Amino acid sequence: MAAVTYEHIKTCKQTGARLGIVHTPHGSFETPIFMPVGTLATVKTMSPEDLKEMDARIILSNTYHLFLRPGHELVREAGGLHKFMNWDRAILTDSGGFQVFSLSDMRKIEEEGVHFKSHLNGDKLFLSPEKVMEIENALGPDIMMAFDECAPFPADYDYVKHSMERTTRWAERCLEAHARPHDQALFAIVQGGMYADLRKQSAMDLTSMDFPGYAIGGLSVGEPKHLMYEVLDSTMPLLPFNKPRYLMGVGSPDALIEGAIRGVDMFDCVLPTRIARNGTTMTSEGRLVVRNAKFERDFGPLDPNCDCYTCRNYSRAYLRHLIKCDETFGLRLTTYHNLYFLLNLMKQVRQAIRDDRLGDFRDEFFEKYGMDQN
Ligand code: PRF
Ligand code: ZN
Repeated sequence: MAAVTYEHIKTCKQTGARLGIVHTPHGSFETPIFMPVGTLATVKTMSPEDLKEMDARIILSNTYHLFLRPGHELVREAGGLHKFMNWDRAILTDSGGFQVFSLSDMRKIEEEGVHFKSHLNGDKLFLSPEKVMEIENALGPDIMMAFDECAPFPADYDYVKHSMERTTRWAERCLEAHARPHDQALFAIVQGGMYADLRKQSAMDLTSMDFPGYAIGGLSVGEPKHLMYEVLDSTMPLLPFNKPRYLMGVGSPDALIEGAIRGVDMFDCVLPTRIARNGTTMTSEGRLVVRNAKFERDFGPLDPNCDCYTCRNYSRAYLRHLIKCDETFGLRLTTYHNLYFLLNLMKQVRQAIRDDRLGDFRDEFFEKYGMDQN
């Protein structure tokens, strides 16, 4: 039995979106789902109790960051990531295949792996499929991502083709090196940029290797949204029906709904937590920058339609005051609200699938929320 399995519940008659349950060694969760990001073994400013209170079921953490600090051997010694950070629900770790390209200096990609310099102290480091498996096996998440290369946008056809083919060879090496398939599920990552035929090749080659789940990488890298949706339209139908599908690094409300409509089950993004820390919030009526002067004497809640801890207890005027004074409690309160907002949005998406009305829900939501740029 695979460590992680997908149970299909139903398909929305109006849109084709999937309602399902993913079972992991650390509990089950309904999909489509949003995964808060805890890069350094913490979702910035949130305690595990906060996350449980808002009903987060799975969080994401990062191989690249934990490899640099505190090191995977230390996390292994602590008894694994779950124990180290006191989180007993599911964890997924990204492989570094994105971070090594977006954060590190002086990277050099070879068939064997990637040489790069730490963005912290300039140390010379090396990651390969085998090394990433060693790290992820030591961290011990329920779901671990294969080591891939996320091509930039724009990138020419030949570059993306070679990068996608190497990602496939690396996926095979990951499968070979993975030491704990009984309790950790290794997901492969489909690449291929914005080229439909490369996406198809990637999906065909990876699905023939029979991974327990599949991700779509290389999207939300600066391309216009309609392009991302076109790639999803052509790629999602090529993935196995009975396994989870994860769209990496996507978390704006409109993209979550459009992704779900195209058959995505899992999403993650730093967006809600990152924008919260500079005082930007997502509300039922669109983005609201609570720092703005116009909220100085606004003693109403951040979002009158939200029943989260922040909205039940604090005013826009108070949040604005805290954020302007760089008080850490302000960051906690806006982060709490933004995560709650997205988790709650996905709950509504799942209910709309159950009721065969996700298309109507999308229209109603966009009517009020508008569109985010990212
Ligand atoms: N690969 C990996 N992680 C990722 C991505 C990817 O392509 C993306 C792309 N948006 C986000 N995170 N390994
Ligand atoms: Zn709220």
